[in-house]
Amino acid sequence: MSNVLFIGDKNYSSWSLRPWLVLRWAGIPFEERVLRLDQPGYGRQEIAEVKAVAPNGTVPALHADGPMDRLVIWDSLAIAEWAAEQVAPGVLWPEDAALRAQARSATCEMHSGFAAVRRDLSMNIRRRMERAPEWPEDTRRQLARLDALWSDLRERHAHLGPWLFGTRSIADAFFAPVATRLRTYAVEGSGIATAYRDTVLADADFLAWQAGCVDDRGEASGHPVVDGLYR
Ligand SMILES: N[C@@H](CCC(=O)N[C@@H](CS)C(=O)NCC(=O)O)C(=O)O
Repeated sequence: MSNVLFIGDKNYSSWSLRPWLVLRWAGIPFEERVLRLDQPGYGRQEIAEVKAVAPNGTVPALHADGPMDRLVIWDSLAIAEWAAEQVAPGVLWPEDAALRAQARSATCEMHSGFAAVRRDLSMNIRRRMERAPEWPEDTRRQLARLDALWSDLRERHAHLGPWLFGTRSIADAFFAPVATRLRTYAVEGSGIATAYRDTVLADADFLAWQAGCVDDRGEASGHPVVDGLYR
């Protein structure tokens, strides 16, 4: 038996991307199983196939190897925390306690916030818009908050490395879907935030996920707008 991570479509499932990256970054072996979400029950957490593996009816869900039985973990942050406990301190959260508390704050802000960004900039990794649309006021405010947060963390931790807290952490995995959204919707950010976005988008494990963003015909360039990477 091995760890099995149940995920949604790699092009669209922003929640799934986060723990997938965390497990890869931790070097924890797992088998991935993609479940189709375009099925009856979607949006109501009633997809039968998903409910069969996750009690709350959402992906991601991890079925982890346990000494006695399978351990089911049905939330992206819970999976990330479980992963952090499987590896040495410092691998997935900063080793320094103050940095770790801040990394958790940033991660939780993403996990429970940015609702307007999620609403208006849904993840679609293959898609490229040429120009950003006019955003509603709440979306503009949240995009500004995101830029300020990334810029502040990058300025303070630049001496430790190129990630939000210097070395790669769970916080970076939680912001990875946003990095793709900023690229998809041609959002112009500050220089420092854009450089961080590009660090995430150039990560080898992120690129491995992106390579799986194929459409129903198995083609990677599914979008008609401008797709520099896949065309
Ligand atoms: N809080 C959950 C949210 C997961 C979530 O909303 N997943 C979406 C797909 S990206 C889902 O499974 N939706 C199924 C539905 O709403 O029926 C987590 O962080 O894991």
